[in-house]
Amino acid sequence: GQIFRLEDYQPSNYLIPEIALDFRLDPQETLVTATLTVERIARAPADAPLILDGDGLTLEALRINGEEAATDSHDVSPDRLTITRLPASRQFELTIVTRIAPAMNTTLMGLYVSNGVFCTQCEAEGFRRITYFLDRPDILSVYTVRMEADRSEAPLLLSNGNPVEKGVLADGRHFAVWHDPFPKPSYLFALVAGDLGVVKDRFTTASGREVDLGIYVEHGKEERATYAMDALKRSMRWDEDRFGREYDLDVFNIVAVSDFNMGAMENKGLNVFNDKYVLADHDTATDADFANIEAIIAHEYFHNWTGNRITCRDWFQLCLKEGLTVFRDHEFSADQRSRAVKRIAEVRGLRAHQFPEDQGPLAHPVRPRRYREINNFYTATVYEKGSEVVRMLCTILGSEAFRAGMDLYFDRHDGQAVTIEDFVKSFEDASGRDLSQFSLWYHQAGTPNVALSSRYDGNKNALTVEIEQSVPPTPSENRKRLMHIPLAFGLVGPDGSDLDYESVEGANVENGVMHLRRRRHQITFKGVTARPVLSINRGFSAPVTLSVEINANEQLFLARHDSDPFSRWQALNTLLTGALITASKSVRGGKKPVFDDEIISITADLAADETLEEAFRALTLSVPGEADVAREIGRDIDPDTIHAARKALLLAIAQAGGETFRKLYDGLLDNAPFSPDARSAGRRALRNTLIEFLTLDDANPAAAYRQFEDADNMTERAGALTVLAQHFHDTAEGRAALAAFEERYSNNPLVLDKWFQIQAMIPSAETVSLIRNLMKHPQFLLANPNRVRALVGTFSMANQTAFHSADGEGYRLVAETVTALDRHNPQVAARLATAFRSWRSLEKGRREHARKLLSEMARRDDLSRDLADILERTLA
Ligand code: HT7
Ligand code: ZN
Repeated sequence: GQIFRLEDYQPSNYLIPEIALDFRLDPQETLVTATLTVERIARAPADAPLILDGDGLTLEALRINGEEAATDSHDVSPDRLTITRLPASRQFELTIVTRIAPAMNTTLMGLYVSNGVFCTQCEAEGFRRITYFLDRPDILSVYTVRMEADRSEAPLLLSNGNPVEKGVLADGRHFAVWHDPFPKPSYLFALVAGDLGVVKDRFTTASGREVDLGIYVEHGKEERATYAMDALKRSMRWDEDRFGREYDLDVFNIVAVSDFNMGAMENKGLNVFNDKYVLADHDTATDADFANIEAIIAHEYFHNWTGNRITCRDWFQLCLKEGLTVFRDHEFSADQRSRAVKRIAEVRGLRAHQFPEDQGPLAHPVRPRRYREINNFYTATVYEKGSEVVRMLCTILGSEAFRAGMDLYFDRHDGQAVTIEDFVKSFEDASGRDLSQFSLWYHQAGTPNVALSSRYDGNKNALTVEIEQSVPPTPSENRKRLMHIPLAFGLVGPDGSDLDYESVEGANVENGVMHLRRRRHQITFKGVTARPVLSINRGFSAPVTLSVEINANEQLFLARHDSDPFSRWQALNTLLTGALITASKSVRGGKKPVFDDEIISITADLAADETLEEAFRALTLSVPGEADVAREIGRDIDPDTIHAARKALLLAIAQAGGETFRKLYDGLLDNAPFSPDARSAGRRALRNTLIEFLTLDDANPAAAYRQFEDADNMTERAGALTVLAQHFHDTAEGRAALAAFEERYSNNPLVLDKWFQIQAMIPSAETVSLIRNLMKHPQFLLANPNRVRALVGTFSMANQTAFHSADGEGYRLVAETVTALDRHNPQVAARLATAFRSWRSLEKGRREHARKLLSEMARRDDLSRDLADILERTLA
């Protein structure tokens, strides 16, 4: 397949300043008439052909300046329209009529039908499935969209921008016209037509613009959209307060659909959402769902400035909008909730998703230089590491200079399609700093490692820190350059407070941050009056791995006393991970795992420490997951031994917690009416963490079953069901709870997804056949991405023992699903296939099973470009 390279970027010879689209909507046969104002750029040769992108299109008619185009003036295929004979004038009009079949579109890209609603998804290259176009993000056009549809099937007709006209037509049909005054790339085009309910509200911007807000959902589900509406208004205000960014149209609409390839889409003035990230109430959504809705509503809204007003020159620049917008949504959630808890959750997510990507065959820079299929680059590296890079920029410059850089970026590039270099230049110009070494974070793949040791000389009151950075090789990048790594730190004194120092040598150190720029630094702090414990990478200031020479007592000390909550959590997490690695080695050697009493007791103590917020205590009690431990082990992994070690650790903590945990659990019961706020969610999180320990300590499912029955909210109900499924799935209580849950929620697809998901995580030898049975369940649909992700996605990513079952049957199940799905929805199939990305780090038997199945899949001659690309890179 063709490889696209960054260095091949060429500006287009033609621009399309305006486009008028006319849709005759019909599920089987929709007629699209696109009228384009085309402009040849001054320096292009007069005979330059106009090459328009298509994807599976049928051309019905082509007119140039209103005249039927001669057959020898152009060449057409489903994937391309090349016009070679064009008017001599630099500007002309092109009319293109295409015929498409939305109801047959299973890829969910372009125009498709979800639950009877017409909707579009055009990012990255879906617009070319609607009409022939210069489908690239640096072509900015003003859109006018006219839609015509059956009035009873689609009373609602929405598109980007502001509504300008609507009317009734003959034969029960009607029409609406929308106009978006802001020039935009084709990937931000959207239309929605159907019969939906709505929640309406209003927002007045800082400068007094009145904005009509609408969230459209299936009839009867309006109540469940009120939290999303609240999150939207809070996002709009926050972007004004924090970044000085106001909304710019008269309307802002959000539509929830149930078939969607990703989370949501930021189309100008008309965001389209996976309904999972809109609909919530206490009976059907967990606190995690509420938090996700808040974050994703904010994320898509924030794209209005970072993505829409200023967009990407080409798809290599995807992180320009995504990394930056993730950083913005992280900051928003941190301001709405607990900053420390939010940061820990972000880092856990980064380590679970981005680190394995960066350390495996699919590693790529935050700003990649080549791709075969852009859909495969909507990755944790582009999004989450991209956000970490922006966070480091903020750490390095300080928040004032960072804001000045953002202001300059908005001023300078509003209305443009730009690159990462343009973005970084705004910060260089605003701050007067040279960011060339820092920019390597965008260009170099791989997770840097920082090795560090320290010694204290009590006679000289001096602490000397030896540091060395290295970046491991990644695919097609063997030699790495030295990075600028900003490491926040503290010197924790004997009483737990940070010690001061008089001077420092060996590196630039400012505002509690060491700036590493060389391979090795020897940093000496002078005037340190007591022996400190070094707390390093506070707040996870840099996305690196650490190899620190620090003993267990010092680590325990940090877990008890570090003033930075992230580092406290990190210290405990490091201890627990170490204990799990040792324990899994014991299990593998046929020995019983044993745990250090101190580690067990500190975990129990922190959970009970009422000076700490409940959500933080819940996090300290969340023992590292099996995949986290596997990643740390890194090679020759046997998931069964990790599972056994982790289960033994849970039991040890449960026994140590005993009565204390029981009292704590009872004391957290709230009689107040449900509220999704962070404090209440924290209490529920702690209860949910504790219930697992209580049932393990009892060796009895009764307590979890009671919580399942008594719960008045989904967080506690699903939490209890998870514990029952994880540890007691073959007991009467486990079976009864699963059956009751299914019956209660059989009419609610989003909740039924949880039922599939919880079963997909059961660590049992029977789980593969359970999943095969669940795939025959009348409500399992390969066509619905949420359902596939809930069952097979969860199985592959969150069930270490069953997915990696030693006989290879877990791999076979996923491989078969990927192959079947690829025919309908290549994008979702390719993403599911990334579950195999760490196959080389497994022990020999499993590695061989995985290699065989991957090779078998890769040999098929009917693979989509999406899946072929993932398989080829995974096997390389
Ligand atoms: N910008 C959006 C990306 C997206 C997407 C990409 C490919 C295929 C389908 C898609 N749906 C949404 C989402 C975002 O980052 O905001
Ligand atoms: Zn985004």
